[in-house]
Amino acid sequence: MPEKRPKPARDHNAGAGRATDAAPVATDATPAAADAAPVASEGRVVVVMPAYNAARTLERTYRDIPSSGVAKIILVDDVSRDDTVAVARQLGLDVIIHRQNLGYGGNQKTCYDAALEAGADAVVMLHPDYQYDATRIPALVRPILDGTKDLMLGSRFLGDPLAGGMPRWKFVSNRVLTTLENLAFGLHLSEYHTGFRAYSRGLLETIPYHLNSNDFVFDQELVAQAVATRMRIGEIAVPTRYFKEASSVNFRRSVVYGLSTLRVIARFMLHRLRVRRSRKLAGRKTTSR
Ligand SMILES: Nc1nc2c(ncn2[C@@H]2O[C@H](COP(=O)(O)OP(=O)(O)O)[C@@H](O)[C@H]2O)c(=O)[nH]1
Ligand SMILES: [Mg+2]
Repeated sequence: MPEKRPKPARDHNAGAGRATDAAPVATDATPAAADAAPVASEGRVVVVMPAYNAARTLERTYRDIPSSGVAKIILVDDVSRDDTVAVARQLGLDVIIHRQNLGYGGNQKTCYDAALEAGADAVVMLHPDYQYDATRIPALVRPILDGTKDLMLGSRFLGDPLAGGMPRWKFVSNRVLTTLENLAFGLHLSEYHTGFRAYSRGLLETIPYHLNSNDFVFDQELVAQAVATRMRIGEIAVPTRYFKEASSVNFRRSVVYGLSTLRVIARFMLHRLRVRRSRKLAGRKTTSR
């Protein structure tokens, strides 16, 4: 349930734009308040939260989102079995409710559709589980608003994730997958598996993310698509916290995720080497970048 702290005056969710009735979702957007978008001069930032059973952590996550520079916060609920929707409504978020559980990737498809429809220039994806330090949002979106990057990753590995409580087996598997992805993508990133990212509007309009998996590997497919369509990718450090509610993915699901990531790498290589073209990696339209 929400904490008792008084709610500060926020200017989120002001202005036009809300998700409408794309199946399989029902919408519950906050009534639009005053029309002023606080960051109109430098770009409209929309934060999206793919939520599943986030009632116990949502308010803490929300409180850390800077109120200036964020025009709208959208939460997509994937049929949570707890009070996520009630808490989100109480906080005044734009809430979109899936009619059936689609999974983490399916949830993000709805998030990005809604953010684009809300007129976002930059979209921040933030897990509502209070794992990532949301006060870092301005630093994360800055390169996107500047027009110097299309994808920004909030990296746990630029700091000390073990000190933050990351289990050692997650640390090791992240290192292995990240090394392989760096080799395949020709990049030098510190990690690819973070739940704190930002995208440019151009990236989301170019990449056919609807073709991606509805499961956790969605995030890895999206990075492969960004590389294949020559998007500019950057990263900043983000402190993370590990506690019970912040980590529900168990060992078995992580193994499936790891194997799926290896498949994404293999498909990317085949596409790059022109052995087998992938529609997912081709982009919706040609980009000049
Ligand atoms: N839509 C959806 N999201 C899920 C599901 N399981 C977990 N999530 C979300 O996926 C995100 C990552 O999961 P989490 O357990 O925090 O992973 P970890 O922190 O990497 O161990 C969280 O924001 C969860 O709310 C699911 O079945 N459906
Ligand atoms: Mg988590």
